[in-house]
Amino acid sequence: MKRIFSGAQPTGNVHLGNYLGALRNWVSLQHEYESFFCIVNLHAITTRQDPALLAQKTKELAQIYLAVGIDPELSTIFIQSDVAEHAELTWILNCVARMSELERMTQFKDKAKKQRENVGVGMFDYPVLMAADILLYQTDLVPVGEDQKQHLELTRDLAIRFNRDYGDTFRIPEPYIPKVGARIMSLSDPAKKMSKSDDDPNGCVMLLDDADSIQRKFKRAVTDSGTTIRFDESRPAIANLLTIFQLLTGKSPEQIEDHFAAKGYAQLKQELADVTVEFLKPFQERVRATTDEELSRLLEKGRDKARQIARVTLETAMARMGISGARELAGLAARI
Ligand code: AQP
Repeated sequence: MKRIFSGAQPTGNVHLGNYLGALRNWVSLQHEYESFFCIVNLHAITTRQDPALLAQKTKELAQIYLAVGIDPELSTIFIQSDVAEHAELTWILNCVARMSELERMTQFKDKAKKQRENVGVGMFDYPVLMAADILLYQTDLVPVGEDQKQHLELTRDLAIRFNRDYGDTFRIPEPYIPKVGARIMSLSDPAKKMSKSDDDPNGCVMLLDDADSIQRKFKRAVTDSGTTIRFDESRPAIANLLTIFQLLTGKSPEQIEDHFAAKGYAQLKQELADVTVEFLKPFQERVRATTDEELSRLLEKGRDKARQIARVTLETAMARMGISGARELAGLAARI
């Protein structure tokens, strides 16, 4: 069975963009692939986090994975920092990666601009940690939103370079970027992706938002000066609202355009808010229903399964580089 790996950061709250661009596809793909879904808390600390809040958000993200429909009988859910091999392989890949290629990463450039002189080394190294996450599991496919495409290309480059220099070690992963929903845009600025770190909280609908907040955010959503409701990329604000409507209702673009043919923007925003509230209601109930015992049991099981696979890949990479530990060296010497 082929493998998928993906993850989300336990920072802030999970939003509709994260769900429609990534998590939703994890749920469908888990039936076809052996699946690993990680809570990437080591990525989270590349920006400063409140420790108590980070621990709380880590648990909440595990609840969210379950509530969106990740089935722990089919998929492995685990916390990144529970598997030390992620950090170990990062160091090895750091010695393969080049400064110039990391400097080209647009996410780093955007985030560094906001932080100015306080840019951490961890933030610079974020894509290498992501490469280690993926390569440790000999991943075939990585379902992500479009914003991660460049990081995936770097992961492939590092794997190809390592395999060329030290011998075949890593499977070369392919990105899985959905045709619809790969880049959900902010409700307040359709030129920017929906993002939890957006300065304007109205641009971003969180999966745990209450009904009133959802109604308010859609009501304030930016539109344009036109009147017709059509999927038209030259009118990004309306196209974005329609894409969300399409993904939450499962209706085709033609059905949606017919439905809104004689209606105005206010009606579209109202119906979209109602659809979102209804969609999120059972999800929010499932989040509240998960118990702590259930969570720790499945995260421990996930950690053990992930570690087994990660260890084999890491030891292979170390041996190929000639940095096996004392025990392995003794074994090698005995064989010579
Ligand atoms: N707007 C989006 N549309 C589609 N997919 C998106 N993803 C993120 N934003 C969108 C995808 O969600 C997955 C998990 O991402 P993450 O936890 O790494 O979060 P992020 O990308 O850091 O999300 P934010 O909200 O944009 O965080 P900040 O503001 O901190 O940068 C990934 O697969 C991602 O592609």
